[in-house]
Amino acid sequence: MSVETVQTKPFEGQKPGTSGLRKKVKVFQQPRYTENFVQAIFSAMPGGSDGKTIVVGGDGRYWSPEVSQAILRLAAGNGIKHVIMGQDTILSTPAVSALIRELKTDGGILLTASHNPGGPENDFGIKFNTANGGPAPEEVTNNIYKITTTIKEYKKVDLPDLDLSKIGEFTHGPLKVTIVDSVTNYIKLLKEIFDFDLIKKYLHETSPKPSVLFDALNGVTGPYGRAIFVEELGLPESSIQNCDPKPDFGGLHPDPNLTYAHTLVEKVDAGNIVFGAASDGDGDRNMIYGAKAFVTPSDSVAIIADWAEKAIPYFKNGLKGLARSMPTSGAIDIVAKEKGVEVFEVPTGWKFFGNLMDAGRLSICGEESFGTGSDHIREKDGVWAIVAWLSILAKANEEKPGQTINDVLLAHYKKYGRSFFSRYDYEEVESEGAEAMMEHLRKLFASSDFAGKKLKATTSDTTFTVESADDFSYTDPIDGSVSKKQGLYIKFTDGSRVIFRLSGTGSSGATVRLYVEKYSRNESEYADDAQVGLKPLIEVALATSKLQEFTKRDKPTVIT
Ligand code: VG1
Ligand code: CO
Repeated sequence: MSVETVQTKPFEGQKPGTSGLRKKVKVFQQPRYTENFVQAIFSAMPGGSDGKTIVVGGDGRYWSPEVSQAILRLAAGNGIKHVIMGQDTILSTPAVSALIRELKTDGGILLTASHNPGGPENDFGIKFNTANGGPAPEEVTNNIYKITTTIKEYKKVDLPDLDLSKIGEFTHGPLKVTIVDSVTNYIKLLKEIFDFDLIKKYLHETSPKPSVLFDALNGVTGPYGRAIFVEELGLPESSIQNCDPKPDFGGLHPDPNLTYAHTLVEKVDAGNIVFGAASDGDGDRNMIYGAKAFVTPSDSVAIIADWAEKAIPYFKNGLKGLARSMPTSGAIDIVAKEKGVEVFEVPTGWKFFGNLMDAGRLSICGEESFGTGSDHIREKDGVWAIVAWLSILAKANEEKPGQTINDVLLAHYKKYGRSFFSRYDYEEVESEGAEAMMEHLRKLFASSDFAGKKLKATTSDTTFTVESADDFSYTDPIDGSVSKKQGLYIKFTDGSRVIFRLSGTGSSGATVRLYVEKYSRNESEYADDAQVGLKPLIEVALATSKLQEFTKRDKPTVIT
């Protein structure tokens, strides 16, 4: 079978965002659109594509089978030797990262738009990960984009469709294709990291038995959830829900937060369930929710870090370092200080953690956007975070029986203080207005009298004094690469912060994200609702940015 060279022309806008290229399915369905982007990935692969081995998998969303077949044809055209795929295209994002590392492949292609809805009218996405198992660094994604702007041809072998439902090894034209079970390798890895016996003991020998509910939101983690909760931990089927992956996620918005995972939240509240958890479409995000106890992602990573050495065998020899993305609250910084380890502040997006992990300087990190993970792989890992929390509860109950998620939270605040945190998302606003707001803020920050200014809340007398304000820029401590314009922040003299960013994962229009954070050491506030405590700060952020004027929105679409 011979390699065919197909003439093509560039498409606009094939720039990978925070986490790959995400567009409406309809956009990917244009003739040559997907092929162009996949060709750009192969052309930009560090060291070339010839003779290489890659993993291909994703969250199984609508259009994945078609794109998988196209990738096989282009892989063959570009001299790839071996493709390892998940059965029926299914592999969670963390499972792809784990496979790339375990099998020492040269990288992987992930077919997912993560937590964005799926189906013919919704989103699709393609992301490239490098040989360390992590999202390609900016140098590579910039190169991919550059290639898409001048592409003239792509190379393929005209292969028939391969049956992706059969596990095994196949010869497909010039390719070797291995189709693996979606969960086996990943579950094996988790069993090496955690003490499953400790968790089992907690779940089965505590009286009354703690109730559990895991919700996969019809995304990719369904089979992983079933393997862990039902098969490994011996819980009843009623402890999992929405666990059969669907191409359109059954119409759900597979984003594990209080808004979109509301059926989980309602069931946990109504049934007083001790441990509730959910993950997103591709399995890298998580939400931890116990009866009337919501764990913010910023607190979650800090608490996992605090308990790690004693609750999780993988960390028994200590932590190498901790990290968070810039908008994530400083709760983890305080834990790092207590433990005497380094803490890093990186731009939004998991790709920035990889270098630190590869250099042996980072063990546990997280993002406020429901992303938590560790150096066991190079992606955030929803199921890992959920099992980490089960381990914490198990350990806490071993120390003192009867402890709930809420008890763990309050104990943490008592020891370290509480960082109140919230994010307001204004989705699909007009790009022009959003850009204009960012420009307005940049100008304001540049004015000589902004630092030192007192900003007053609109409905109370609370004022905040500006300590500093800037556009976040990051110099990677390992390779010295610089990433600029990563979010506008104002730090106030009392340690509070507000941050403005434009999302890099949307598929149309712009999304403005407003993040607010306030730290408290006042014990009488620890049980408060975050929205109440943060109100003055939010008012100041809205007034200073003129967000409502610029975006023509008086309310956010989502509050987390
Ligand atoms: C969002 C989050 C970011 C996360 C990214 C990918 O990006 O804010 O923290 O890393 O999604 O997550 P943005 O640019 O829209 O703010 V996922 O679960 O899509 O892989
Ligand atoms: Co995701």
